[in-house]
Amino acid sequence: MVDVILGLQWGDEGKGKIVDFFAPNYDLVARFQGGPNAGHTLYVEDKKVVLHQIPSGIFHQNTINLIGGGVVLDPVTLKRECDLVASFGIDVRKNLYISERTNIIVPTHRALDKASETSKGTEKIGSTLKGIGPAYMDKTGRNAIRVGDILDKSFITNYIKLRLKHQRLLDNFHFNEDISDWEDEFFDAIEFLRSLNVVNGEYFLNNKISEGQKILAEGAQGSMLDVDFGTFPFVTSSNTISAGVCTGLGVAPQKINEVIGVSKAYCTRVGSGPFPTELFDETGEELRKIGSEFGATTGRPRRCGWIDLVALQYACMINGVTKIVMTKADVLDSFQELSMCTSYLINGEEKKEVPFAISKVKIEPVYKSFKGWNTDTTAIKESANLPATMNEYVKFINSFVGAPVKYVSNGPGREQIVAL
Ligand code: 2SA
Ligand code: MG
Repeated sequence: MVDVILGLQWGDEGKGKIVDFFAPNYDLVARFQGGPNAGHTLYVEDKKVVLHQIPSGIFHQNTINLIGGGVVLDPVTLKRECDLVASFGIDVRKNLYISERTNIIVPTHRALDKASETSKGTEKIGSTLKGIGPAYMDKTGRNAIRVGDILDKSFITNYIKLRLKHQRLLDNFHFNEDISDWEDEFFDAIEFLRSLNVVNGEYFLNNKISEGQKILAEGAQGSMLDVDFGTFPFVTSSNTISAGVCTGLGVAPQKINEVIGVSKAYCTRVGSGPFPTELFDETGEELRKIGSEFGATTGRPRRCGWIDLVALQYACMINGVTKIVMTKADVLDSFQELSMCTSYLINGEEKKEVPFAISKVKIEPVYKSFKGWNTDTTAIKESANLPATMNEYVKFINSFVGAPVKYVSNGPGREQIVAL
């Protein structure tokens, strides 16, 4: 069976820590979408580690990690990350596998991402500039080079063809940065990639399932950034929702068991686009400060606001969430009063649904206030010791979104998680 852990907001819900926490219960952790735009933060031997490409199960000696076909892979980032992981004594040749179907991000994808964002001016998406959009365009446009292709003699010819195609587009954008350094690094990294375990991902995984092994699919970004169901066009270019597990790994829907959704106790977003509960005042500033809300990949300050239950209910519905993990609850420890958004006022009408035109209409969030717990919760280990006010906060979420919060994370450490 396959369980899924994914983000229910706009990314940065703390999925890395949660996957790392649950990883010992699984034989294999697989990434099914996204690429180096992800930034999954873990603490290993008290050192902060940010993973972009490698699944977050890598630090567990007995866990196999698979980069699935739905991922877009930047060989340069991968190589760098493998070096980092190796510095902790982990042998990637033993427990990292990559699907032949994984699409490769080439240097011109990164250039195209930058050129496209620049051309959009104030309407830019706020892309991480890792080449994600252009790489997925080449996949759906049927031009991409996949990991299985680098083992083939035609690789160089195909690479040059693709590069020429991109060059024409870049000329249209008047993009004329020299990317030859990127290319040197890229070919180095391709050589390295050839030395890793490249497998037929769907057979690899389904065989493991048949053997009764337990699989965890690790989502990147968040449900509200899904290319189909997110706040389009301010989204990423992949299916971040549970359905993406089927297409990204070649897993049948009946094989999916638990869908564990991760949500912060409040809400953040990095990059542009609609964020109904964003706070522009001191409270927003305080959330950013206390929660250290800066992008794990780009260092950009994250936009902060109260939890949006309308969006959260939507995400639970689309994903079929069976359990919620509420992260960064401790960030709210010092607040006297908390708010949750329970509906949207759009043109004077109260709505409980995420509208199609979310990036075009003006949304005024309607809030319900809650008393803050106002205690340091970071050392609490047992649910019985959680403040009653926090239990009320959680209970309200459960009933509103129709899925239960089963864990509360109360700090960045592995041991800071309370089962309810
Ligand atoms: P892209 O790069 O084309 O996928 O960007 C499109 C939008 O998706 C957002 N996006 C993200 N949002 C939150 N976290 C992400 N990962 C990094 C992190 C981000 C960082 O974990 O902190 O470090 O800045 C992520 N990746 C993509 C992005 O902001 C665009 O709005
Ligand atoms: Mg992140």
